Amino acid sequence: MNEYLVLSKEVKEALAEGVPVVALESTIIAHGMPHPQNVETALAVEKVVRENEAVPATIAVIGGKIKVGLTCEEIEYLGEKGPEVIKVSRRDLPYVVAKGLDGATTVAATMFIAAMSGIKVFATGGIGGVHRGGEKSFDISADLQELARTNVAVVSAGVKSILDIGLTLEYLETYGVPVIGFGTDEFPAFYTRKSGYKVHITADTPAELARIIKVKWDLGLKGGVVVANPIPEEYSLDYEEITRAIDSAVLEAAEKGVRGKEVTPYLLAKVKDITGGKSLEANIQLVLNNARLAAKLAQELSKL
Ligand code: PSU
Ligand code: MN
Repeated sequence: MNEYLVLSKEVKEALAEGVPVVALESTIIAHGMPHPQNVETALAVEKVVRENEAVPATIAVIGGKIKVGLTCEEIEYLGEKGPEVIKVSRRDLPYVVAKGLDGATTVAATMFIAAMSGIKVFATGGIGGVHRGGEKSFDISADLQELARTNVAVVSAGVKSILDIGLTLEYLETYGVPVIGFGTDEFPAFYTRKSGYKVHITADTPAELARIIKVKWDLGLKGGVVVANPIPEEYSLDYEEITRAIDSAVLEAAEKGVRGKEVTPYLLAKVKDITGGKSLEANIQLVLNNARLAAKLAQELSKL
């Protein structure tokens, strides 16, 4: 494995000593946010993880090496190159490594690499899911299959309504992925705390979350867990406004015939433009909030 995988010294030592580690993805840096907010956010997220006594491990492919624990310079490099960096999900990983290229890892690829490295907790903004019209287009993020098979707990603020939230939850149910609302019985919709869909489990403390996750894996139930952590009230956006922005972005993407891996980044950028950057501020705040919870969860898991 060492031929491909490079853990930073800090991450390697933390894992050897049982210090909690939180994995972080890089598609959000290169494709999810504009420069320079992407770099500022990635560094702020790492800081929040440290403040909560865990070690951050931002994951990406740099020059064909799968790196776990990027340096600040590497984060800046990815952030500056932005969409030029290949978006790497599970299927893209062999190619990017074989060719010695750079790659920004999605939730799916980051989960896979985290598990390979021995990291159990991962913080992000939102996971991918079943796109609207997915029953026809088959546009279903590889993140969902990864959650079905890879043992990593993913803390997110739910999924955006650029996706079909109902179908996404059905898919997760079919594949046996627990969806745990943190302090809520409603699945959050990223920018808003409400989506109109319930979660089937609620946990109110990081310790309670950790216990459920530990039991899952002790029982040999393979796969991940979605921890759905609602955006803090003070940063959440107006439901009507964000719904309008998303609806018009989805319509435009369909008209332009945007397909495949371009769909998610296209919609994210469009929604940001329509809301005049308000969605970006909410996005930044919810990622920080997720990093905080992930660090606490990693702490609790390390005690069990
Ligand atoms: N949702 C967001 N921001 C993001 C993504 C999703 O709100 O940056 C990124 C994540 O990296 C996620 C990926 O894993 O998009 C999903 O892409 P796709 O739908 O092509 O699988
Ligand atoms: Mn897709």
